[in-house]
Amino acid sequence: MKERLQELEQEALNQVEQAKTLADLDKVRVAFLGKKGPITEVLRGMGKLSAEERPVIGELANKVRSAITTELEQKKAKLELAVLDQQLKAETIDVTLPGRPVPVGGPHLLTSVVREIEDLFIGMGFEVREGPEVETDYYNFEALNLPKDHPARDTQDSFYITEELLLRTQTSPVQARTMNEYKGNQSIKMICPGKVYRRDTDDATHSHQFTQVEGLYVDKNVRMSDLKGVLNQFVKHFFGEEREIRFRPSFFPFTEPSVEIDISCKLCHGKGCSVCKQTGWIEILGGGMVHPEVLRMGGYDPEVYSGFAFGMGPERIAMLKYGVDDIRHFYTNDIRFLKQYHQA
Ligand code: 2NM
Repeated sequence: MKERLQELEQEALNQVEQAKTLADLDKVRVAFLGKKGPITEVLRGMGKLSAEERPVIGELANKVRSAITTELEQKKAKLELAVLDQQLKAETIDVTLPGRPVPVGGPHLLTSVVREIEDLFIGMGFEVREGPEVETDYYNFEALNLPKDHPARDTQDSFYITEELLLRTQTSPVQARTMNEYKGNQSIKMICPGKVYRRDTDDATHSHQFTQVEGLYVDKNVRMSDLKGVLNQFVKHFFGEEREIRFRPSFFPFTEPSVEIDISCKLCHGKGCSVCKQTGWIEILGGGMVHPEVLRMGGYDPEVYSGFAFGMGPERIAMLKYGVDDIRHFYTNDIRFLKQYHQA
């Protein structure tokens, strides 16, 4: 029985030595130390031994078992380390690889155009003012010389919230508010950019929500020629030195006289083409001298003060400058459209 145990030890240590994986090793453990293994069997057969032999064999069996256990544990640690090593090797990261590109956004074309307009007018001494998009009937219409029965106030054309509140249909209420704030004894030189709303059906040239930039200059001795000078600067900056402007008589309730302002067509240099509808001129702005009633309601004495005002649509400006053929491109956010106008 002694020899049998020594043989078993030798055999077990051999197999441990040869085990290449943790699974192999576990098979060895079960085979030699398991409940049905040979060592357990030897211990079970001890009852048949003599009283002298029993403690000797018992001690030897325990020694053999602990020798195998120790060997198993050492080999297990070794194999685990090898597994870890391999894993680390397999998952090595090359820190010198270039990073994945992160897509970078940029301002929307309309945002860029509005900012450029703002910068230009700031350079001519105008301040930029903003106001509420939910406006009172008074500032949106009444203060701009559009009395209650005026056709432009048709509920069919505006988004009314209550009898007294609506989404502003233009940004000029900001100017009416400014006149009231300046209390009729200071000059005003301002532009107001922002969103406006009209009950239109969207198509290539109409949107129920669009942007406007309106300008106002109130002082003593402001004249129509001042308006022409300022807008001439604007057009030459935005569309090029070679562009001319032309004033055409028109009508707005808040200005008198009122004008529509055209720029000369770049494509045909005035000869006539499809962009300018054979006229050689393209309409881009409206304006005029602030109506005396509007000045008076704003707290300015029209006998002392005069002013010019104008309004433009950045969508239209951008469409003309960049050849955009549908106003809906500004609001449908097709990334292929937006991307073309990303500037660093
Ligand atoms: C336009 C055309 C003409 C305008 C008038 C005013 C105010 F408040 F001063 F009376 N703001 N904007 C105006 C005048 C706007 O847009 C086509």
